[in-house]
Formats: sequence, C-alpha cells, structure tokens
Amino acid sequence: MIDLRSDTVTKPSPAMREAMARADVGDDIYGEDPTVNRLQEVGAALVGKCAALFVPSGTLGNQLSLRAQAEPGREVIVEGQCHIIRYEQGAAAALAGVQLHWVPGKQGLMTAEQVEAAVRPKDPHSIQSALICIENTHNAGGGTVYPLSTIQAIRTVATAHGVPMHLDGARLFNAVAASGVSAAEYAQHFETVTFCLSKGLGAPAGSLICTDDPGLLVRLRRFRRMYGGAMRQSGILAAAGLYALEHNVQRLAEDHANAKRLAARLQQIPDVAIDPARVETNILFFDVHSQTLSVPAFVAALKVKGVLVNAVGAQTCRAVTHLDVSAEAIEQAADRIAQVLEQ
Ligand code: TLP
Repeated sequence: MIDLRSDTVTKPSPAMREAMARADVGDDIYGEDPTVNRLQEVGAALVGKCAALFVPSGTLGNQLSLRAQAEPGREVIVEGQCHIIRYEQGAAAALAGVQLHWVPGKQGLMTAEQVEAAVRPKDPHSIQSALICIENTHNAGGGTVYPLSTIQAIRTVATAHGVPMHLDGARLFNAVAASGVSAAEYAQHFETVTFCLSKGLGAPAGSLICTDDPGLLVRLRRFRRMYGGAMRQSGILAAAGLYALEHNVQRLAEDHANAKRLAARLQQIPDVAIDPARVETNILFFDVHSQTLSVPAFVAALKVKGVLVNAVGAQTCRAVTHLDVSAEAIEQAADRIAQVLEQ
C-alpha cells in the first residue's frame, strides 16, 4: 500500500525502534527522565530557544500554547483554514475558553495588514487580543511556506500592540528545507514555537513546545498536567524523537522533490487539475474532474489499486509525501491514479 494520506502515517524504522528500546528512562513528571530532558535540550537549541516541553501531540502543543498565553474570554488571531480552527475539535473554545478571530489568508498566509486590522482596540467595550498564531508550513493552504519578511512584518504589528505570537510549526523543518531560512530565524519572532516529531520526521508520537520564558514554561507544564498530557517514562518516545532529529531532518528535501514529481505526473492526467508551481513542500492538493467518478468513488477505487489519498473537498484530494514513500513508489502512485481515471 502506498499511503499518501498524511506524513503522520510513517512507522518507526528498525534503527529508531532500537534507539527506543535502549532509552534510559525515569519519571518525567519529577523531571527525571534523562532522555526526555535531552530531547528538550536538543529541540530547544535547534530552534534557538532556551527551553522545550515534550508533549504527546501537535494538537496538545497548540492548545497548551493557547491556554498558557490567552486567558478565557480573550481573543486569539488565527488564519481561517488553520489546524487550530479545522482539526482540533473546538478545543480553543472548549478548553481554553478563548474566541478565535479568523483572518482569510491566501493559501493559508496572512498579511501584516490583515493582522493589524484584526487586533482589537484597548477600549472598555472591545474584547482584548491575547495571541496571534501562524502556521508554517500551512497544511490546508497546501504546505505553503511563510516568507520570513511576512513573519517579521506581523511581529512588528504584534510588538506594537503588546500581543505575543505562537508558531504552529508542526512542519517547521519542511519550511526550513524549502526556504533555507533556519528554524531559529523563524522562531525568534515567537513566544512559543511547536514542532512535531511524528510527521515528516518519522517518530511515532510527540511534539515540542519551545520558549525563552521560564514563567511561561511553568504555566505550560502545569496545563500539560491539567490536560492529561504529562507522561511518566516517556523517554522511550523521546528516544524516537532524538533519533528523528538526528537522522530525518536533512532528508525532508527528498519528500519535497517527490511531491513535485507527483505534481508533474498528475498534471499530465486529463481528469486531474493541479498547479505544480503551488507545490512548495510535501503536501499537494489536486482536483478530480471525472465524468464517471465522484471524489469518494475515485478514492475508493484508488485504494483497491493500493494507493491511499484523502478526499478533502467535493472535487479535491490531498496527497502528502514522507519518508516511507520512495521516488519509485511515487511513480507507481501516479501510474495507478492515471489507470483509475482512464477506466
Ligand atoms: N495534521 C494532520 C491532521 O490532523 C489534519 C495531518 O494529517 O496533516 N498542526 C498542524 C499544521 C498539523 O498539520 C497537525 C496535524 C497538527 C498541528 C496536530 O498534530 P497531531 O496530529 O500530532 O495532534
């Protein structure tokens, strides 16, 4: 099966499993797991922050960052198609008690002018803006990469209004691989930065929330416990994360090349609409305009042929490349997509 539904589907390699089996562990709620501590140090250093907190998922990383920086009844500025809005089960409202103020982005990217317009005035009637969130790369936008200059401009707005910033960097290292901008260059503009170990980096679970603020770290740790995300001998998972950071960051460019390869092949198929120029990283969206197959029927027929993609709209599918899909498998997937649509 060639699984292109997401880069979350990667399985730990034998070498990663070996690192997990060998991990030295302790009770992380006492701060005594040496492997978790090491991962937190390495991860924080990678993004140029002082400290990091290991959490089980990217969703929890986002939600703790919201909860720790925005009081209930405050407003968080986000882009309209971001993961926090679409895929976190309303947690911002249900758990953090914040109101999301969404800005319509272009392929997921907001401008500084839009963010400036979204910040509420500090008057006695207005709700107060507590946090600005950016997603880089932007998942629903098509794996789009924020230009550093846009982030800098949004930061200038945030600083002028005294509003902190959070980066949902679930795929931050994909942005790094595509742009050549370092993780630290991106991260310096944010109070909190999350990145996932369990997507293109290939670990089975885990994300890090990175920050320079020791007070914020205490709050994040307390809310992690409140939300049920504090773990005990989690060094077994952290060892996978360390392995991922050591071995799987540099190779992300291969996934981007595979996504571009797939886009080029899909462009040749008459019933498929795709703009290969919009494929910046490892996520691609394509439209299916078949006279005979609806998108769900296309996805089902493709599954029978051994290829999985996600239907994400009436006409639209998402395919994501990752370390368990080779260039050869990408060619096979393209062949099978063409066959299904020809039949
Ligand atoms: N994205 C998943 C699904 O939840 C949609 C995927 O298959 O792409 N931020 C961003 C930008 C993400 O894309 C995701 C996962 C998360 C946060 C949450 O990570 P997890 O799944 O670890 O909670």
